[in-house]
Amino acid sequence: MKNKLEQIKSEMLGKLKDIKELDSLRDLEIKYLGRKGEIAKLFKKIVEMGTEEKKEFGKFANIVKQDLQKSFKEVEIKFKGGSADEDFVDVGLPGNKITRGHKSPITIIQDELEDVFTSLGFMVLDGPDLESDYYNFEAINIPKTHPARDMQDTFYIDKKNKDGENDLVLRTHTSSVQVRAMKEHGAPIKCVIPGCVFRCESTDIRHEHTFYQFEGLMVDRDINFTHFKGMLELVGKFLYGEDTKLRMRPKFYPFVEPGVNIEYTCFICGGKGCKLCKHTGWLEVGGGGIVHPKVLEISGIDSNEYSGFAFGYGLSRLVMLKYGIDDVRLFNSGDLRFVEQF
Ligand code: FA5
Repeated sequence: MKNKLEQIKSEMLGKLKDIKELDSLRDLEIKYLGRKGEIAKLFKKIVEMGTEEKKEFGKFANIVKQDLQKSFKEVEIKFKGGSADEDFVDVGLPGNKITRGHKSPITIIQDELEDVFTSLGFMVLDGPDLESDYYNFEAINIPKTHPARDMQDTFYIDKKNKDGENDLVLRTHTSSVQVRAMKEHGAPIKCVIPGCVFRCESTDIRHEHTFYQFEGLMVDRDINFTHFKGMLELVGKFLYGEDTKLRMRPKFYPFVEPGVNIEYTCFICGGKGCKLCKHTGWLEVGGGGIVHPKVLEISGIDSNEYSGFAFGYGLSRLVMLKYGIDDVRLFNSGDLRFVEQF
């Protein structure tokens, strides 16, 4: 029986060498390794053997069968243009398509604004999201008991300082980086600070608890309100078109004097009045003003020598207006039907 098996093996290996196409390989496989093939026929005879012989032959026959199956597999892989090596990667096969991500609408507009400002010589700066009460409020002229704190509902972190006060907050605005920037870089300085801010808001279509701002700060000799106005006009035209007009109305911010509300003509109706601008013709996008002398002094800058302007756009708001997005909460919704539109 063993001899017969050896004979079948060498016969089959001989024929395997001459195989020229996949179909003949299949036929050969059926003839020798198939359910009714030569080897199966031999296996059937096992029942006629004694226990010991059965055991020995079974072991031998299985090894031969596995060897033959392996030889077949190798030839088959070669026919299919591959290699018997298990690690082989066929680079010619079509790949699995990997879906590429893309920028969020907020990042798109942030990048565009950064390009505009860097082309004007501004630095792009960053600051911590978890900020000290000092930089978020006190350093920019909002002392502890000042009612101006109520303008921004704040997330205080439950961690006490040595005086028993909670002195860490989730920054409520990017103005928290103003004093940090001036302390580090001194004057003159030109910088923009995009970033995420947090407020304990009751949310609605225009108010989110987590949203983005885009701060700007310029301090130099002889900087005045006209420079500030010119800068805001430039951004408005860049974002919403050449015909965009700027309107500033007085608004109180403790860290600027005078302070203003920044508004642009509605880019949908061109100022005539429509649903988007609530028939006013104007869209409110941020706040700003001339940097308060106290903020310059606390940053180590002589307010008699230097002056400057600062502004803080609601970046999320700018993006909403740019794309006609009607609910600020969509940005954080994680809804792919929304983000995939950009
Ligand atoms: C500020 O945050 C000031 N730091 C801006 C500033 C900077 C003034 C520099 C002076 C100098 P205000 O709270 O108004 O200001 O917010 C600025 C803009 O952020 C708003 O005009 C609005 O566009 C946007 N904004 C405010 N609250 C929300 C909110 N909850 N959700 C979405 N956008 C908001």
